Amino acid sequence: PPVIRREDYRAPDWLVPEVSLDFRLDPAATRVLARLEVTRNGDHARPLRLDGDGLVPLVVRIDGAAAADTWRMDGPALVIDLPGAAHVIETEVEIAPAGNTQLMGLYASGGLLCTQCEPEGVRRITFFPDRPDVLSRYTVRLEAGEATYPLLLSNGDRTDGGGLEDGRHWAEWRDPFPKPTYLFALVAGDLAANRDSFVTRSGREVDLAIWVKAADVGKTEHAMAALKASMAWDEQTYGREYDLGEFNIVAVADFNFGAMENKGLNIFNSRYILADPDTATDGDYDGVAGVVAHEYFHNWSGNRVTCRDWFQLSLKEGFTVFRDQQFSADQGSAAVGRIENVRALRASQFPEDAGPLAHPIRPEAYMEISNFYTATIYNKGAEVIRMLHTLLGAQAFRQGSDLYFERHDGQAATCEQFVQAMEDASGADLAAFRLWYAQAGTPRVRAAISHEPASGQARLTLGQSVPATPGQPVKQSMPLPLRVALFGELTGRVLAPEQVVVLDGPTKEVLFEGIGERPILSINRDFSAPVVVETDRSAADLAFLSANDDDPFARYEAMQQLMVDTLVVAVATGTADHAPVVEAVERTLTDPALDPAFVAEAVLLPSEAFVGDQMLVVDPPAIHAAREALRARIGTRLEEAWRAAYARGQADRYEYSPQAKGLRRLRTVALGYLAAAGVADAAALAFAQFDEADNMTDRQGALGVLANGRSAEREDALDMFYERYRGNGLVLDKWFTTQAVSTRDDCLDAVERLARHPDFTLANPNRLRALVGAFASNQRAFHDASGRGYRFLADMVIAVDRLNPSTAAKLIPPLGRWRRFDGARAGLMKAELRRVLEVPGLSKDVFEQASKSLG
Ligand code: HT7
Ligand code: ZN
Repeated sequence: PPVIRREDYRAPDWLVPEVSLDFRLDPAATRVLARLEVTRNGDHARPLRLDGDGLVPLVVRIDGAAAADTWRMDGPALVIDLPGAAHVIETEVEIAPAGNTQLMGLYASGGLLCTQCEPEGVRRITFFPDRPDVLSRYTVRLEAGEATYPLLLSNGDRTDGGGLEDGRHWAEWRDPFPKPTYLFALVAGDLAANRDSFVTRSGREVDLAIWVKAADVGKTEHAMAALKASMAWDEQTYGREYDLGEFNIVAVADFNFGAMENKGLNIFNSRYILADPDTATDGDYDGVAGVVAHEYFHNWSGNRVTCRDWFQLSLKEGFTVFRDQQFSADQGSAAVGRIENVRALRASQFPEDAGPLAHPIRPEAYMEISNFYTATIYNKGAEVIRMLHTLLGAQAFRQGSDLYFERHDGQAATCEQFVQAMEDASGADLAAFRLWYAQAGTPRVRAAISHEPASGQARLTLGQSVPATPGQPVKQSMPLPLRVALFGELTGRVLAPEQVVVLDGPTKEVLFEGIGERPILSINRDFSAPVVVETDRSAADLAFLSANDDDPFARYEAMQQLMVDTLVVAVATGTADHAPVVEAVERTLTDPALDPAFVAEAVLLPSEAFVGDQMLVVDPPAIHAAREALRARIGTRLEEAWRAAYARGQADRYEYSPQAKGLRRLRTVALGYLAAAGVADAAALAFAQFDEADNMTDRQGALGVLANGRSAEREDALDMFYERYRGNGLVLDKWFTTQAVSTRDDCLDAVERLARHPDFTLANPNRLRALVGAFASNQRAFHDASGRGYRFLADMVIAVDRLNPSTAAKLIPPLGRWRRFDGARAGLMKAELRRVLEVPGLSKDVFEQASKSLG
């Protein structure tokens, strides 16, 4: 497949300021009539090129006349020679949404017809210059059978509609804001709404509606509350107001991603809309609020100011993730939110940045853009924006974002223009900062502190290196804003309050005066830079920080480091001193001043995968054994404290509040440790929690603990859960995931069996992620020495690729980590990648990921 390069960007030859689309909707055969007003962009003689994908032109008219000799097909594209500066082009095509298994373009899902057009779905619907720098005003007419499709939605505001003969009806929608193709959307179906309204700060009333199946309307309250909170927050925090009279959200069951920010008509994966206590965990509730906010914030960071080309994807995604993280921090516990952000970054982005698919947040080349909706673009992109916020300060950052929105409103912009606006508004020199957009790889920082008691001087020595990544063997030093503070070992006092040290070269020294006792270094507080920090801090120093640091993230981090160091020693030598970890956990667990939600995060051991990421050669069974041994030790030694935490978390009845959420989380963490300790009543406690739960957080938490064990209660609970929720796809996903992430040694057998379960389907991306995606994250089971886990994943990739290439391609990265494993495992992984690459008719999505992964 051809490679598309950022350096080859050229402005579009033709613009389309106005477009009218007319849909005669039918699942088997939908007619799409398009009327494009096109204008020549600049002085050139090149033809108009309209992208298409699998389309056959039934009609092509130029300025009202059929002109067969002036157009031709060039592969899938329609090419038209045009003499003048402006013309009207009309085309007609027929498409079959019911047969669209890629879920890209117009497709059918659970009786609905809906669209997904980002990144290049419009070309599967109609002939159009399908690129984000062609912005058009849309008028859309939808026509369909009224009984099956009483609801007809598109972008903007509804302008007209009515009944037709033969039981059909129509609606017309007008979106006054010019937008690129990827933001176009329509929905037709039989849905019910949760309706509400929002009055903007300038006094305009916006009609809000969340459309779901009638039986699910009661599960939309949380999403609606989050939407209204997001609208108010964006006004207050960024001065951004909503701009249409309507805002519609639709939930669909089959969706390739989390949600889509189509202008005025967001379409969501139902898992990010539907929530009630019986079916959604506290984590699901947070996911709903976060994704609703994210899509809403795109109305400015993405829609009003969009991307010039797909290389600029992080312009909208990194910035919008940063905005949704700020929002979530303001709504709940900022400390726990930050820990969760970092945990997600380390679980998915760090491995990506260290592997064959590493790319800068502004990539240079791609074969298939769908492969670049990555943790790097999203999560590292957000960290880069966060660093700007840290370097400039909140006020200058806000001035920069105001300038960016003002300057580029209605335009397709670049990452460079974003940085330029920040620079112009703040007066800061961001020349070196631009490296963050160009260089891949996670920087490593070495930090050491020395102290001279006689002079009262402490010297912090910093050094950085940025590892080589594919295509980038040599890197320049990057500016790294590191929040640093010093604590006194003896007094526990703050010896040097927090300051931001910018490590902007290969090395730096920072001198602290008046340091009267041995200082303990607290560094990268609040995770101020997305880097790996290496220090020679002792177990005692880490234990001190885990108990005394005044930055919650640094406190969590010290505990994690202590745990990781212990596990790494245990894997390397077969034994380790567990005592410092046990003592640190005890201190945190029994500190009455701490928020239970924070405690629950802090006392959790790092995942097996994260421990593996710290080692040169990952040894999955040894890591598993070392981690289980430490878990058992923490459980046994602190049994009383776990029982107390467990009892404290037992509520009379369900309540949705930050305090109640924290206690629930800690309760299940405590249950897990009691089970790890092997206490006699662990299974009984877990089963009682499972059976008596009045909410999904407690129920799923207990099921997860049981699923890791061998009790009789385990099978009962799994069967009961299945029977209770078999009609609810989203909850059934949890049943699959719980078994796929089990720590039992027969997990792989179970996963293979579950793949043959009647409720398993390759057609639904949620179900696929629930079983196959979750299994691939289970380090020990996936890396079974037999290679069966690899074969299972490759079989899934091959099967899914025939239906849904972009979803298939997302399953590849775990196989690409072969360089980190022993020769036998690496050989088996590579063999599976080769087997995938030999499949005839492979999609370019899977080809790109598999060939790069093989290296
Ligand atoms: N901007 C949206 C991206 C998206 C997407 C990308 C590829 C394939 C399917 C997709 N559905 C949505 C999501 C977002 O970041 O808000
Ligand atoms: Zn987004």
